Amino acid sequence: MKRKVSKKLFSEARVFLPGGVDSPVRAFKAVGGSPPFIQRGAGPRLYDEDGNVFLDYVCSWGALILGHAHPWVVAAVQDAASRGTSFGAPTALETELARHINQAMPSLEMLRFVNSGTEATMSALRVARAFTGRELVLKFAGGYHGHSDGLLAKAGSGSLTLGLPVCPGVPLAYARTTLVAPYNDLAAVERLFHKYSAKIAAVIIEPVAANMGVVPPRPGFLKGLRQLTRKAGALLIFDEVITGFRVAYGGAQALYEMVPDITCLGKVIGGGLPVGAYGGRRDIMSLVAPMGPVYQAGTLSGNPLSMTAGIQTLKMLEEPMPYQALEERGALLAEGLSRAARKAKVPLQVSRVGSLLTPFFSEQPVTDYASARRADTRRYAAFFQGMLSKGIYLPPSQFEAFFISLAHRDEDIERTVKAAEEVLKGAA
Ligand code: KE4
Repeated sequence: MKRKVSKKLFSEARVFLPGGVDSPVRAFKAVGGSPPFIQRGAGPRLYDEDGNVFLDYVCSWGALILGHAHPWVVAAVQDAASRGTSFGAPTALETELARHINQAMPSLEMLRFVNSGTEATMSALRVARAFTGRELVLKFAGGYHGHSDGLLAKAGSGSLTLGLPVCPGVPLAYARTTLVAPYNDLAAVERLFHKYSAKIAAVIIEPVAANMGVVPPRPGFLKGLRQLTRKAGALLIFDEVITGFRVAYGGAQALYEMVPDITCLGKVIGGGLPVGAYGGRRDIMSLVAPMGPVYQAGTLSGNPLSMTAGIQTLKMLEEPMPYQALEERGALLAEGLSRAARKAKVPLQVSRVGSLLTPFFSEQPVTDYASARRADTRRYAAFFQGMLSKGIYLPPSQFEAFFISLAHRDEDIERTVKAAEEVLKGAA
């Protein structure tokens, strides 16, 4: 695989950009080597600056559920751009996309568009604190909700202590407003509510965890959280930045028949352009300025290009067929990877919900962050590099999710499985 141009571009990028990238995972630190610099995408494929072609299972971290450069999305965005890219003033497009989201997820009675998932979750927590008059927030180990200070917190020394910063620069005071429990452990959440009940403003959760690798909720876990939060007067926030319009048209809340108080969205609703949204019960969202006193703003929030790409994308997802196709392709890939690992006698746990999946190089099933961390990251890195050399671009970390788009055909999945058989054969 030719890499000369990308390597040169990477060294040039490192002069100006920390690590040569604008988001850490892209630098390939977890898998080694230097990243291909992408020239263009089309359908399920990426084309890099050295002329290599890759079958893409990152799909802009889930945003491109239709695949790269879908002609209808590109044409609609080009048309919108010809009328101006941003006005800093209301447009009908924002209401149109909000209507699509509300029809798919009725729990979002009102919502606010922002420009990233980080902004969505950060703002959701502010509204939750304002609505309840409480300060603490409970998240789950291995859950990622963007990089706002309070959410960059890890579990303290004891399981009942306040959070600690995950990195320098996060004030201890901010991290200490965050409680951390193991995912899928309702008893741990109950203990934290027992100790801090009257102070907990909200629980924020990825209803299908995807940032420790894919970890589905155990049966009863989400319903248990709903009961606990309702009883304690805390809000339940679903971070559906990844799962929204991914695991079902109505997201994980439809799949698991849940009604959260606030939902955060991103990725798919922008069709690959910068977007985020937070929304929920009208009595909660009515606190957001200028309707209420909770301030939150954004120069490019609701901009016509992101709105247009989002509307086009959701229009193409509205009927059940796309999700049947995504489910079938997800199952085809998961079964193929498991079969390849069995043949090669390599321990592999493939964790999947629909077209979202992670192959963990582990003997044991993965149900939370602690078990995810027991996966063999060296083996994953070797698998990643072997697949990359065969033209398959996987997420460059064991603790991320594979995303399948509607542009992936069965023959693409079959080619991926064949490549995995060859790579795993040498990995036993
Ligand atoms: P952004 O601020 O990156 O748009 O969204 C933050 C976010 C919030 N909530 C969930 C569940 C998320 O997965 C994310 C961001 N996802 C990562 C992928 N694991 C984005 C990739 C990256 O950080 O470069």
